[in-house]
Amino acid sequence: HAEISSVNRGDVIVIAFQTNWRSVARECTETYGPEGVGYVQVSPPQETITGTQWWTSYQPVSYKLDSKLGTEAEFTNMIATCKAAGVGVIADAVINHMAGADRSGTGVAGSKFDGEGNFPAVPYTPSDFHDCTENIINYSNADNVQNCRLSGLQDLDTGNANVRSKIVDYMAKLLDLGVAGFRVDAVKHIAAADVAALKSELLAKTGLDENDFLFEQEVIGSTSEAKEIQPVNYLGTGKVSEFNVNARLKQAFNGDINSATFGLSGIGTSSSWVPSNKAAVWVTNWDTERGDNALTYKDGSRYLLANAFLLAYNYGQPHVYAGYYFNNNDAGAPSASTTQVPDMKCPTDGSQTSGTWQCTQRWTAIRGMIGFHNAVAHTKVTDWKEYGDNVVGFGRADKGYLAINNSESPLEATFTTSLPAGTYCNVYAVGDCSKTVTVHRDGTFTATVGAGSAIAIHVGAQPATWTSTSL
Ligand code: AAO
Repeated sequence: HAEISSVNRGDVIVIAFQTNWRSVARECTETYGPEGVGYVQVSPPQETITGTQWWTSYQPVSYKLDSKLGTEAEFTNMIATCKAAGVGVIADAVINHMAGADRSGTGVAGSKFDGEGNFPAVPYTPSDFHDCTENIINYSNADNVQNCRLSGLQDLDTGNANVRSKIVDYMAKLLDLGVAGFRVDAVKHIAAADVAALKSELLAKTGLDENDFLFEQEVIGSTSEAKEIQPVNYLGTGKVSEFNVNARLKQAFNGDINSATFGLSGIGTSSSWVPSNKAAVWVTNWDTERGDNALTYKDGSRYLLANAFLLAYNYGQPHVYAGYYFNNNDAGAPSASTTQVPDMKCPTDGSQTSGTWQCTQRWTAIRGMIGFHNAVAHTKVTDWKEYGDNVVGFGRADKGYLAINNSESPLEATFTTSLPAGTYCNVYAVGDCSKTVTVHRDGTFTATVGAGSAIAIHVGAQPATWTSTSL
């Protein structure tokens, strides 16, 4: 593993949506580790309702680590394999609710449950749930959002000490098994005071410090909603999702990336956004991929360019999303049965056939940009300049430079960088350093950026020192 440990590892998170534990373990060894991914965020590991749809993952039946994605033994093995490859596993913790009130029967691991608040395998009884049995209808009312049911899901009373202790036991067990942290689901539906209590009880139980693991909270901010449910209320307990990023990236790349109002230069600059060191960001996640507020694989080159931008820029902790191609929003992972998701197979032909995996972590430009992100860590954005309609270039001090052409025609230009003179691999275009650009002593290079393409160069990828792990 000498090669692997020499990689400049950083904070990039790959979201391995609906990927089973065996496949995540394999990717840790084959791709995430070698390319310098810091963490892999996996789908919820606890027992859920059965069903082919992906969203069964978000309907817990018990906290047994036995799900469509694998057994506890496979989960534990994945953590060890990923750790050996230098990659931390982040578990998606569904703690706001249990299964829908419209469901009852037996979960994936055989635990009984019903729509009346009975989950004997935890155990939870009806008194562990909020009294409100209506679905959330009014996001301008915090009480409605936090005490009623999100999409009909039975809403746990996290103000109740018994409920908190069950959740804390579950999260403590995951930490004990070696997870590097959590993505906490539906946090705006849990009162900020309850999240704070949960977290401090978790720290007390495990004896860990709050910097020992990631705590990323899903809170979709919206100025039209109640003030108690906004991201700002949760900054004290950890990182918070910033969904303005995916929305802005879509506006920018679907229009002019240099637009004063909707362009890339506005990303993260507003004081109403989550501060950079607390922000969890992505071009898309599984929810936005099925909605209207993000670019997805269906957007072709704009999707790839937006991912490159996010990995090259210095706002927030970037996530690279890896799911599967689909036509139906409910469709589960390729060949999923009601109780199991089979091993992930990565297409080698670049096709986007519905029912096949995306394997974004294997795309050349993504691998290259993860290397770029790690190489430019702790530098500022420099040399920002528009080189034409829908063309922008910027650097990260003397470590890297990205030129993005989001227009429909190629553009030749002389780009000004702060890089040392030399020849650099274009890591956006190729994975073998077969395409290079030469930076002159004055920091400039002259090159043609293809339509809907980019040139990405950094000090970690030069022909002289190039190895396959540089990219
Ligand atoms: C399924 C079935 C339901 C059935 C239920 C129970 O689909 O018909 O009733 O089972 O049997 C996922 C699926 C659900 C699924 C659920 C359970 O998406 O369809 O229900 O599993 O199986 C809100 C929450 C946010 C949540 C999001 C989906 O705040 O936490 O809804 N995301 C997470 C997960 C998600 C999961 C759950 C939570 C549940 O990532 O995959 O659900 O565990 C506004 C609000 C947001 C709100 C959205 C959507 O957002 O602000 O808080 O998210 O609306 O309702 C602009 C605005 C923004 C707005 C957005 C809407 O960006 O600025 O404010 O547009 O697109």
